[in-house]
Amino acid sequence: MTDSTSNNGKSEGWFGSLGDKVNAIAGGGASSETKEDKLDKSIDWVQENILGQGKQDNESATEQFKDEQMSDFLRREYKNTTGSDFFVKDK
Ligand SMILES: [Ca+2]
Ligand SMILES: [Ca+2]
Repeated sequence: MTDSTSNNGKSEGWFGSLGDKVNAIAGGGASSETKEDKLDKSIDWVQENILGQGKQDNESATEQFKDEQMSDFLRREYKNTTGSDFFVKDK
């Protein structure tokens, strides 16, 4: 009766898996999560358990970039405040 939207989600199967691959190349996905350092993982933990942003074990490249930005920021702030390097090494 009204206009059909039956096309929606039709190509999600192959596009979804292609998207995952592109994501991994761009630095996202579950395999990249394992490359994050302890501080990035702490940020993920806070995002998941305190901010309630859901599972952080398979993020997009954009989200992982944000994790990295946040950990870099924390490291800079820590060094500015204490004058010494953060106790968790950057990867
Ligand atoms: Ca995250
Ligand atoms: Ca992450």
